[in-house]
Amino acid sequence: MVIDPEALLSAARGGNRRALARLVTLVEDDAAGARRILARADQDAGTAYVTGVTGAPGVGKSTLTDGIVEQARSSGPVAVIAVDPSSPFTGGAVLGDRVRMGRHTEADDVYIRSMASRGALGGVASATPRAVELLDGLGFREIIIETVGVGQAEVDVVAAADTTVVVVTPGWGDGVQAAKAGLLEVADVFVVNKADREGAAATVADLQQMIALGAGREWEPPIVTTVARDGTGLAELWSAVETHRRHLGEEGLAAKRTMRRIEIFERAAAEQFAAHARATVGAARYDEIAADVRSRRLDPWTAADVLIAELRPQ
Ligand SMILES: Nc1nc2c(ncn2[C@@H]2O[C@H](COP(=O)(O)OP(=O)(O)OP(=O)(O)O)[C@@H](O)[C@H]2O)c(=O)[nH]1
Ligand SMILES: [Mg+2]
Repeated sequence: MVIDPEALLSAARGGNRRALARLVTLVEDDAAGARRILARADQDAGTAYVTGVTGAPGVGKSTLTDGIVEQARSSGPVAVIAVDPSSPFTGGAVLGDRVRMGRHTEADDVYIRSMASRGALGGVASATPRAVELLDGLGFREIIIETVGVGQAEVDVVAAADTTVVVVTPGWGDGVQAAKAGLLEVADVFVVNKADREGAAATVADLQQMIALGAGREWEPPIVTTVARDGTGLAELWSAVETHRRHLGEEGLAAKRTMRRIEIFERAAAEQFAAHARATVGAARYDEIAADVRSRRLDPWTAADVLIAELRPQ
């Protein structure tokens, strides 16, 4: 199929939702033509503000995101990328009652997209930044990424955001120490959601103690208490995100964007190199080398050297 990126991009810019969905799918799948689309979108990208929302399954991330969308809309068009945990462990349906953000689907200035963390080429770590780049180039001023903080790739994706919101619920204090430390590392803002339940104050105290251990850091993550289901604390949450945004300032923001851009380049270089190598030595030979790695006949590093050696003209 012939894809005219210009036509799709201008249709999407003009508010054509089907064109927009088509573009995101192409970019997510890294389909033929995706690179041309991204290269074109890149010319207009670089100004979106990216907020990441992460936390354990069912803590209320989608409900909170829905509320954040409402707050963020005043700054311009908002896009949400909800990475669905379609891992074999959760099957994508941890909870029967998980919230699908449906409230805004009819609005012109809000675009909500679910993305499977399984299936996308290169996984969520590679597909999400591509989608962010595209939506940024299409004029979405605010981009919110929701991921379940279970896998490292999912955490990495939101950690690359301008502001990372980590959501916990009462009782979190009983959790595994290492998991807690990992989330503390990436959090710019903490949310204790489901504060209508018992133990919220204890969880806040627990967080305060952990944050104090990391005292002296340039930015101390604030703790916001919310009841996402009825909207309590959502304005405070958005205000905390904006305070962090101001803290980053022009310089901090530019540094974050540069870091994301370089990461995209490095990933693209690795992926395009692998594709080039496969095409050059032939799929059969490439798979043979991969099979040697799988069977432990070759270590991965020597295998990569073997591949490079075979690319050189004999
Ligand atoms: N009691 C209470 N329930 C809440 C609150 N916020 C969300 N919930 C409920 O918790 C359940 C899960 O909410 P979601 O927003 O889907 O949580 P999630 O973190 O996005 O879930 P996954 O994406 O499946 O990991 C839903 O039944 C919500 O209605 C809250 O503040 N208090
Ligand atoms: Mg959710």
